[in-house]
Amino acid sequence: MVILGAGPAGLVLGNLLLRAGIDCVVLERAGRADLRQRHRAGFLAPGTVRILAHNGLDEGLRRYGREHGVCEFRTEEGRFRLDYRQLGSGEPHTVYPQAELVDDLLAQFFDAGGRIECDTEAVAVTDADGPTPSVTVRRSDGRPGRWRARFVAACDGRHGAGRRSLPAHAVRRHHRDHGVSWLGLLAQAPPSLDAVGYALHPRGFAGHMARSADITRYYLQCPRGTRPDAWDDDRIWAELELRMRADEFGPLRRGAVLQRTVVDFESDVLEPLRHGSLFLVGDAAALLSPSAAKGANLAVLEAATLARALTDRLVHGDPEGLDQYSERCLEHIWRAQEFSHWMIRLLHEDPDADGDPAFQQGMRRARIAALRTSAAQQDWFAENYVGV
Ligand code: RFL
Repeated sequence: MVILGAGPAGLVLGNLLLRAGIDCVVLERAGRADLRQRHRAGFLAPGTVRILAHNGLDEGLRRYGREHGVCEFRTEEGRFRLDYRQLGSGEPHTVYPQAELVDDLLAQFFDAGGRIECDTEAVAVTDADGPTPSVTVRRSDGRPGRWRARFVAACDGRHGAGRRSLPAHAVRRHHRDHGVSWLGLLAQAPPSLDAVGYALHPRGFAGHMARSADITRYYLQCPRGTRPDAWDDDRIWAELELRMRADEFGPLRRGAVLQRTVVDFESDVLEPLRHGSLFLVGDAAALLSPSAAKGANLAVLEAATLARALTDRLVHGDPEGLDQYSERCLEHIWRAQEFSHWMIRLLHEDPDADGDPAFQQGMRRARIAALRTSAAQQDWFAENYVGV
């Protein structure tokens, strides 16, 4: 088995296959040190935590992860809180940074005798519809190579070789550009509130998410085409304070901005998630905008689903799981896409909508009012917010 990519998807899959006694190698474009530097996701769904715990991959997150279960919405009409642990399925998130999770999964993979070829970029997957697909690679020193395997899992993200190698007739890509962009910030500062903060402001959205005792993630909606370094620290904090209404609801705890990333909100889904012996997993299968924090959670769920299906096929000779892999995962992916899309419309004005902006504002106010006042809407929100 060849796995492309050592992100959450590839490393969960690799760990579970090793536990089932299935031989695998992970090919990773980045160097080993770079893998530990990706500060992206932080909110793990209860289902993700259960998968990791069930497979003994949760030591770090059990020790250092923190439960989180409250969101605070701030608008021109005031603020309100939803304690989603008390709503819907009644479960919290676990806050555990993606970089730490990847670090844990790498350590466990090596402890179990796993093999990762770092600095090795997959260039193409060929013969995926035959009995022995192969992967051509280019190492960082320029040396080419080739790997053959019974199955290949593309866990190499949206720009990876897995997607590139799919023949146009085999897979359809459904795509949407939401026209919204966020400047994602990591600040060397303790959290400013004990909740995820979602602030709706005429100047655009601002968000607050705790990462650890001294690191906080903030988001600022920004115009399309904004360069990550276009705003200096002072401008960032002034804008965050304004949009989060710090005057009214309490100050933000400032600190150095360690990282700036611009995320253009795009979503896509590939269908089906299989071409012969090549399977798409995680961001390679579907891209979700980060508005609802679903991407890493789906990656773990899909990796676990594929690991079980491969074990059934390779250990017990049962092909059913592999045959159903795409359908099973797509159901979760579309649910997550729908909720992420709902969150985008809750938090931003729709840049595609034509006509009267006041009409849009009225619709958005109505969505917020429903969330503030309707118990049924709050249960629906909580269930979708923590679920994948
Ligand atoms: P990854 O993590 O991108 O890993 C892919 C790996 O493949 C390697 N690679 C290749 N290797 C070999 N050959 C090639 N040709 C290759 N091309 C690429 C890469 O170097 C990399 O190591 O994909 P994976 O495993 O599918 O995991 C997906 C998640 O990383 C992603 O969905 C999340 O980070 C999304 N996301 C969030 N998800 C959540 O569930 N909760 C969150 O709170 C959350 N916050 C976020 C996020 C994503 C963000 N950004 C940057 C888009 C916050 C942000 C700002």
